Amino acid sequence: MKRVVTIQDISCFGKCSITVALPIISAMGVECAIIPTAVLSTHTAGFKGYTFRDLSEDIDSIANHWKDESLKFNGVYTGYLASPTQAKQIEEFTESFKPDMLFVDPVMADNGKLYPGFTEEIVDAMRNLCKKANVIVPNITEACFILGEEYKTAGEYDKTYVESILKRLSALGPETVILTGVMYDGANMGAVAYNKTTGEFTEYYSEYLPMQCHGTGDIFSSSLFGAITLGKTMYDSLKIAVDYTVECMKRTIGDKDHWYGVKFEECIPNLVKML
Ligand code: PXL
Repeated sequence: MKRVVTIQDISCFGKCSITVALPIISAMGVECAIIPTAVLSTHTAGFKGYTFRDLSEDIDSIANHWKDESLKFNGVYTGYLASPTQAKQIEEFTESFKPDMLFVDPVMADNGKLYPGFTEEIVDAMRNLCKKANVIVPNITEACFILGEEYKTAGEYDKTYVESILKRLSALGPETVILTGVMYDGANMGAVAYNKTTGEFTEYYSEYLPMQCHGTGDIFSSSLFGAITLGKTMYDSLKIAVDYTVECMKRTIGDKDHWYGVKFEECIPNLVKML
């Protein structure tokens, strides 16, 4: 059985980060340990007055204890960080534990904007962390922040631009770059991967659903990370992650009470069938 650790926040209510990564990765048959970067009462997208406790100090103590226990991990998957300095702590963690794969979702921005509370410092930290990763999974906004260029929305870019983003990000270090939320035609959205060793591009699209739904990035990354960890091909991994995310969104469309996240739980049986 593969064993991984995911390092991201616990948003106690709101269905994102660890509260989706853990059930999804476990359902895929992969043992998932966690290191929380912060504890928030809710996520920061749409709730007001949320609590926020930075757990930076605990990261090193957890890592030290695990080292004493000689624990080993096949993969490390990182997401939302409480502060830029945590990127350095994660680098140290991976240097110490030497997993087969460091999978970095540089969670910091969407729709052309940084998430609340984040500044250029988090961009520099995420860029540095991406340099050490084997696989990175930015959306187009995050890719533009990392590359230091202006954000382009769907309709303003073409395939040449997407391929140039992927190649320039891979030149920073990661073997595989997977760009999410790619749409050329206004009807289909998906993800495009580039492997710099083989020079191969892999893409997979599904229908575009005109809804902004929080937490879908984490659902996509968790299922993608699970599939890659299980040894699926890049095409199959993208297909599993895109199809699962779209199914979760379809289940949620029209339910106004569920604006804060998607009903990923009801779709877990289908995710398991896709493996
Ligand atoms: O889903 C990304 C995410 C994770 N964690 C927290 C967030 C967000 C996005 O807003 O606020 C706390």
